[in-house]
Amino acid sequence: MILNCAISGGTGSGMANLFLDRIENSSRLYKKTTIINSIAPSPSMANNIVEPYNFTLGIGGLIDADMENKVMVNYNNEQLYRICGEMGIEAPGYN
Ligand SMILES: Nc1nc2c(ncn2[C@@H]2O[C@H](COP(=O)(O)OP(=O)(O)OP(=O)(O)O)[C@@H](O)[C@H]2O)c(=O)[nH]1
Ligand SMILES: [Mg+2]
Repeated sequence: MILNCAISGGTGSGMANLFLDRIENSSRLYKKTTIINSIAPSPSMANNIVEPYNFTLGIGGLIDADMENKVMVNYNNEQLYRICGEMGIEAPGYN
């Protein structure tokens, strides 16, 4: 299973934690790998001022989720923004 979540969003952090809470210890995940991709907030890309709070409060639930085989990859949006700049992409977006 792959879970992609904007963990610094209000909906993103809440839904990701609710979802993991509901499915952890599920027999459906027996011998399966769960990959969680999350995004750390960036001052250059942030949509609102509370993103660091959402991230700090939300990431713990992803770390604590009790799954058979869990892989967590957390992307740093500030670095993604910088890399886009170096590649000549002036206004990176994700829509
Ligand atoms: N690089 C990248 N960043 C993303 C992507 N989706 C969301 N983000 C970042 O994650 C943060 C939160 O995203 P939002 O879309 O505002 O999350 P949300 O859960 O809808 O937040 P609320 O509207 O507050 O409920 C923002 O700073 C975005 O820049 C994506 O696909 N790629
Ligand atoms: Mg939103």
